[in-house]
Amino acid sequence: MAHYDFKKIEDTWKDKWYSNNLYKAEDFSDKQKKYILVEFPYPSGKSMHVGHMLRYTVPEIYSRFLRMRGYNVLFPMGWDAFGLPAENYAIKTGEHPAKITKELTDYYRKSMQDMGYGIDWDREVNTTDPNYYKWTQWIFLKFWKEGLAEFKEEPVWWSDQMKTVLAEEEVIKDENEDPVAERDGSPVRRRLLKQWVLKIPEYADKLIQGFDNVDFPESIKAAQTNWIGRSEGTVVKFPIEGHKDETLECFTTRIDTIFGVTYIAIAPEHEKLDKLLVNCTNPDEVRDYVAKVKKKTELERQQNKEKTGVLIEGAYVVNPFDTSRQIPVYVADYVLKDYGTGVVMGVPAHDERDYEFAKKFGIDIIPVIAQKKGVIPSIDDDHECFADHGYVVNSGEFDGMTSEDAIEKMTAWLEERGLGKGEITYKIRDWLFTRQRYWGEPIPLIHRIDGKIEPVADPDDPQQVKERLPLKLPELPDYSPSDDGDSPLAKNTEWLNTIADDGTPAKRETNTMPNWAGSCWYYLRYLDPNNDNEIADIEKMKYWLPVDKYFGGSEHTTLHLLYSRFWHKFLYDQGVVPTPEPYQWRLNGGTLLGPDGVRMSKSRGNVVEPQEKLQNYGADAVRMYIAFIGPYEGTFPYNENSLRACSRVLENIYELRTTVSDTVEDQALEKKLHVMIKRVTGMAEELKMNTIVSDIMVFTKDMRSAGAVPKDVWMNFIKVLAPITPFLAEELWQEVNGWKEWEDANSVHLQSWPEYDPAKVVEEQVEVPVQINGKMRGVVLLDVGASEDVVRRVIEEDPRVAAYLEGVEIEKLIYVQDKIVNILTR
Ligand code: ANZ
Repeated sequence: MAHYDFKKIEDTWKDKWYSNNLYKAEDFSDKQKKYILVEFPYPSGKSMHVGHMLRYTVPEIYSRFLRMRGYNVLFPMGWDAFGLPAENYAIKTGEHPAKITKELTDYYRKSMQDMGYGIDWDREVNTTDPNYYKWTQWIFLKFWKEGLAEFKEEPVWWSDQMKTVLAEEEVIKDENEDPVAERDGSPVRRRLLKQWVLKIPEYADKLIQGFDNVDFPESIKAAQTNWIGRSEGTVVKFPIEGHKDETLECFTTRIDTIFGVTYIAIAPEHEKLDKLLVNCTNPDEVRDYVAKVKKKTELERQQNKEKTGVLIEGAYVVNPFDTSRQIPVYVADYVLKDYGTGVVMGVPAHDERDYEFAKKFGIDIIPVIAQKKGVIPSIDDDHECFADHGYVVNSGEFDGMTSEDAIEKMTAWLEERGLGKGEITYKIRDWLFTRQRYWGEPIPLIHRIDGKIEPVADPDDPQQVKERLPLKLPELPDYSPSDDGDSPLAKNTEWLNTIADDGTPAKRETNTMPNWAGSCWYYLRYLDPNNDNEIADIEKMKYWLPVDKYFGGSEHTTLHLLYSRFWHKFLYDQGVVPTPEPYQWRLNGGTLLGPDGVRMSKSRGNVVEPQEKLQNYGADAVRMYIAFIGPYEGTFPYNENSLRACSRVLENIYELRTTVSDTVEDQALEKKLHVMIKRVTGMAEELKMNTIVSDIMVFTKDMRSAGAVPKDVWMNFIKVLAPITPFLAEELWQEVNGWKEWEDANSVHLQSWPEYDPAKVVEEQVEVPVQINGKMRGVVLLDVGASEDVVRRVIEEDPRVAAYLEGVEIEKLIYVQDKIVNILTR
């Protein structure tokens, strides 16, 4: 008998599916649309790595399921191909990064086809294709025209290793809590450079409000909301003594604590510092302190375990609510220059950081918020500060009010007198948008000799857009970056020097965009990848948007996912896209660990090579294994045994085809089939691919015990199999139908999903949990009222549970009928 030759099966069907693009998505079809999207890869080697397979396989199975359910499914793919790895390789080898990129994308496309992914290849996009980045540049010009792209001199993060600046979002802390680049772990430092920024803070409110209408996990909403860091508070002016009409402005979220202010602290970089030093008796000490702080990074300052600062002797401000008291002023590095107003009103009785600071500098602590109405708290060494809302005390006419009330009344009080106002502030900073590297989109602006900046094309003039964009990357003698912050593009002087619209000489902007730019809008380009006149046809966008399901990685929550929502919202305001949000639903995928349960890494030698697994077991087994591992968002160790088990199941299924019969009937088996179809349909809708695989395994066993399989049962089973193991399903489908010639329409993947017969699925089976030595180890599906013998058999055959019983002896098995199985082992 012919054995299961997965290689031959795969080669046969791959060709047929992809030569005619079987998985085409149809614009404007009458069928209901489903746009299923996975974050496109950065191609970096000869094949997708295992992480990609883990992230792509479940969404791909889901898209197949939806297609068979009768939806018009779009499951596209493309390449996020600008960035450092290709460029570094180019520097090393002297080859053009475009050539390397082409090779890598070819490898990736092939490895996705090897996995049998049902992708609409007519819609492939590549962010490094000039016809693609033409529109990335166009969007940038729209930002610029609207005043949302600005050229600013700022202290920025600089990586000496990569010789480029990085955005706040690209800097993380290493194990020593030092700031490092998220990309390669190299140290970063602050440096003053003139850079392009995109003003994402202007979209802060819209980005938060947008969450009301999308289905994102709460954790993702919370992470983005925290990153945006919206704070409602009050800005209050403290008059500076001896300086007529001069004030220090503080941003506070707790104006209700103002009667407890015993000092003011200002950021070392604050522009009013010089004024405060005029009448001060220790200016040198203050200047020394400031110089020392400037050497620290912002992160170091925030983490500062021990508060540091210096008193500006002789400088005082006045509390607007209680002018009888003089308030001393300190310079302190826990006050950040860029948050709020860069000045903090110190309330040691009710703020942790202020409390620490006051303790260190011997500053008064005056409680003004009581936990219980009227009970004035005492604060001493044993009583730490009370930071919650409560009832106001020691605060004149405001005594007895709740914090909330006092915040409202005190803010109004200040507003009436012109001494303050309610204000909203954000933690999110402008997005630093330039990199000093070669392999990125050129920024399409020129610097004129008179200092003015001019766009390469007016984005609202179709003629100019057509004639002048894309601004292509120039050829260079070499691609290496420089240490001085100059971009390599400056090396091509012919490209660099240009002429402004009025005929005067000008120089091109030589910075390039960050590798996040192209991915901000790629999901739009899939809808109309060859459009020469606009980013995508509006009618196509109306049909397909928003993306129905977006799968990706948690590492992108405050990077790509936030950036692309920002671009989309901007494009929406510009009337370019028809929906306020790009993605309706989002799920972050988990991670596959090495067989040792530790994150895969080359240095540890625990990396699983997908190509090797495909060679040994075939794509279907690998797909089934990935689906079987567990829920999409989970993190699991790689387990070869489990992959092997999947491969055996496929061999068994393949063998079953010889037992298929036109003539037999088997009502019991048919019943089981319908129950299985019902369960699997529900599970697929909920993306529970792992339990689908269990059901397929159980039903395979049922068919084997039946001896002969009725043909219609077999045909329905093949359809259920199709999304998970598309190659084997196609082989079996073509064979059972006796087709010799290939026709697209006959493919099992274009068939309808089987319907179950409600009459055949009345509850005859129950899910019974299995405990082993007191721990839940799995759930088995049993016939209602099954005997203990049957229970034993089912447990032995269940791959999950059986794994726990390997090599041990069952001492006792207690079966509470239809409820639970308890096993004790020796
Ligand atoms: C007085 C006060 C009393 C405060 C109190 C808090 C509690 P969020 O909620 O994160 O926005 N703050 C303001 N500007 C700052 C800066 N540039 N650097 C460091 N801290 C700054 O935090 C707002 C609070 O952070 C503000 O409210 C201010 O301290 C501090 F019982 O003002 B508060």
